[in-house]
Amino acid sequence: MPLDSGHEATELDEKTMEKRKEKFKGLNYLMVKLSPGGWVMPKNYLKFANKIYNFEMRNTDVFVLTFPKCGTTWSQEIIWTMRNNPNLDHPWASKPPLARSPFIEHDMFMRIPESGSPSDPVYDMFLEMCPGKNPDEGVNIQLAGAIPDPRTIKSHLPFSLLPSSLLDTTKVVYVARNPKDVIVSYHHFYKILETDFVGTLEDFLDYFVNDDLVYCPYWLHLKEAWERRHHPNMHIIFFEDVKENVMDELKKLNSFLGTNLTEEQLKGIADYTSFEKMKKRGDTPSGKKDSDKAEISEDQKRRQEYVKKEGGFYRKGVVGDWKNKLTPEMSAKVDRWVRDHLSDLDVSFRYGIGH
Ligand code: PPS
Repeated sequence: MPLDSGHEATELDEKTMEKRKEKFKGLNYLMVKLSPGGWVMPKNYLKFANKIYNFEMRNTDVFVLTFPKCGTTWSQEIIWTMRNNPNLDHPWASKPPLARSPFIEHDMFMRIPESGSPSDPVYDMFLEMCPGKNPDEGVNIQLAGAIPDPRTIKSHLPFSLLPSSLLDTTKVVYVARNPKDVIVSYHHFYKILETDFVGTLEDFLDYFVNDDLVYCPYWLHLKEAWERRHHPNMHIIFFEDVKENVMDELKKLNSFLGTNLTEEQLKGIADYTSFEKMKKRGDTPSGKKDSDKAEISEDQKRRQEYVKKEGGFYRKGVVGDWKNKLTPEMSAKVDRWVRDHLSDLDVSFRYGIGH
């Protein structure tokens, strides 16, 4: 039966799933591909797909939409702070980003904490904001429904899987980032999570350019946003531009969001949302840590060693780190892939100095 968005889901066949297990050592979500588009999703997405597609929006909402690793958390924190905490004194500010700015489809990944397990700030917020509600119906989506105005909601879903009247009802900030830094950052993320990617960066790059990772295809994701760029409720920002001149981008957001903040307030927010300050405030957007667990497995220990060496969620936060990670061959492979896809999109990426 098609989803309310009109998409049909097909499970990845057993042979493909078996092959994936060689590289994704940890959580092996059953995966589906959605047609049209070829969107790759954990099978659990299907449980929440229609709820997300029919989510009740408010015209005061702002949706932050991105392909993963494009600067979601940074933009989310900027936007939430501009709208809710311009003087940096909001009592919720000490909660992790995903507890106050919900990640609408996160239930497809999330396991509901068992009693006695370490605290999960998003789940705690759900219990506080949604008394009596059943967590099996979705912790994050119900939390998104319960938080007061003005809401800033995160999603990595493409436009075609979100409510069809999204742009006519709410404001959307779409964040894009050059694909080479995205690949390096996404690879890192898959290594530090329970997905536990144990293949090489080149293996990962192949999965990426073959549209075989969750939320792929990258191009169609960007294309669906780019074709909506002239809609008055749509504002596109690039990670590289925010990095280069954060105040310029904050001023544009100030006018798009209608927040009317002063130069002083914007300066305060630029500083408050800097990489260093955000990293200092928390290890992850959800506030959950592996190290909270009383007993950890050998695989978790290995991942913790990796994090010590390579960094956690807040890894580098720069433009052009791909130059330290991709070999010339890998970089050329991405260049060819970009050339093949950019022809029908007039987007120009900035890859950092010396590209
Ligand atoms: S996620 O998990 O998909 O939502 O990740 P996302 O937030 O989109 O992207 C994570 C990358 O953004 C970097 N980051 C920042 N860069 C600059 N300034 C700030 N404040 C900031 N916050 C997060 C984060 O380090 C990831 O990029 P890499 O290149 O891996 O460092």
